[in-house]
Amino acid sequence: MISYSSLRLSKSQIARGWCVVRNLSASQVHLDKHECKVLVVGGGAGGCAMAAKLSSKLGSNKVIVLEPADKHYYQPMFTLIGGGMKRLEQSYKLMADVLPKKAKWLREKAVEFDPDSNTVKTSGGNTIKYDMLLIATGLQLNYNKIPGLVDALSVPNGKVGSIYSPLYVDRVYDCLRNINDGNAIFTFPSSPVKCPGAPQKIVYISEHYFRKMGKRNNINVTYNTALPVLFGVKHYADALWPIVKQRNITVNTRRNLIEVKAAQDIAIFENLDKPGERFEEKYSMLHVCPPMSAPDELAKCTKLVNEAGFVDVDKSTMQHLKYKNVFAIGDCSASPNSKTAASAAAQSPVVYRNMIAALKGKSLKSSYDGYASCPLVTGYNTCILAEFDYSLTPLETFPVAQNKERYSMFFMKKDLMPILYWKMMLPGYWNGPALMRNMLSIFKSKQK
Ligand code: UQ1
Repeated sequence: MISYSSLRLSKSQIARGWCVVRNLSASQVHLDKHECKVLVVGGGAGGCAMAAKLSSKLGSNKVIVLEPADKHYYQPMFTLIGGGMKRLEQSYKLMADVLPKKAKWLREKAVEFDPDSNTVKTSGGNTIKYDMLLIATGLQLNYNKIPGLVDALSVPNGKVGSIYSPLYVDRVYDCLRNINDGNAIFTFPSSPVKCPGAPQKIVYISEHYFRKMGKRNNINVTYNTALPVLFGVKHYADALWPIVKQRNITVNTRRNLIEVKAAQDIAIFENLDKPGERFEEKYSMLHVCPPMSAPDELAKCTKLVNEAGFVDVDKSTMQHLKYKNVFAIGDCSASPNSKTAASAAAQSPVVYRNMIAALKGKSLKSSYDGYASCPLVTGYNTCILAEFDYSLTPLETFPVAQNKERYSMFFMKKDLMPILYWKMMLPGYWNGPALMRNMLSIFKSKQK
């Protein structure tokens, strides 16, 4: 279990949320030569899977992974931990045990990118020279951007929690257990986020929890989202609206959390459509999805990123638009897909084939269609499995109506996906469900 005291974190470190855990660095390898064929920056879902694929192809010690964290979290489990369905201890493995043995792991952080000289500087003062660079840093959680939030998340037995950080996720289940009446308020920020479905999954789980505990009638459940819609894909939004209505969940769109006053249990929101209009809402529990951004160290390298700070890649090939020996995978990329582990999985064979082609000086043939998937958990035994591509049209794997709440999808999310992730994705064998979708498509045509 992670506790602030055991980590000895400063306030500003706590403000960085789970990135803090990733920052406890100590060199894992001493590089004899600060050079490699491929440098992978980040050992999250995308970085780890790609390091496995690339090091298996290129051989030992050709790939360096730069990653400061000692633990690798299976983040898709965090919503279930917030609902008390899993424990935090079940969500991680040691980084040393998930990174491929054929790659060198440097347990440091990338602090400066120089794509003109093909080098990256590290927090330990190393400079690494690469032939090819894969940027897989993921996102940074900016809890500190909301005044009062970090303090609210530090109050012992407080009323504020967040499933996005291992530091704060256990608080969510504590909040669910402690609340007896009043307002349960849930937020979605005004920034790109990873797993955009998660902030509402925890709403559904909480609402179900309150019903199970017989306290639902005393609690108002409100979801305040900065987005103009409940879900970006109409096919699934049309299925979700009746659920929120039937379960008496209030949804306010274009409402953005701007301050938390923990001493008074007040959350302050702004109306994004009417500048200056503010709402003060008293809460008995508050669930916050923090604003996010590309990590500062990456965002400051303007040669590599777009205005929003994300790596400026071609959305099909995942190759950098200017630096042809630079690729990106996962949440740090500017490709306009939903940021989920499933997207990184679907990107991984494309990035792999294209990087190998680029290494050989060949043209890039593989292209990513924007596939993303979001298992929208709607309670303690149901889930809608949303799957879609860049065009925001459904791209579904199974020959069933996936816009319906199903136990089978819940079981897949809760019990099968972790196995798929640890045993298939991280070792580099899982390329997303495209193959499965093609095989199952024979049943779909029969159905019609
Ligand atoms: C998926 O590929 C993936 O990444 C490993 C997830 O994250 C854990 C998912 O939640 C889902 C649903 C997929 C897609 C897989 C199938 C079988 C539809």
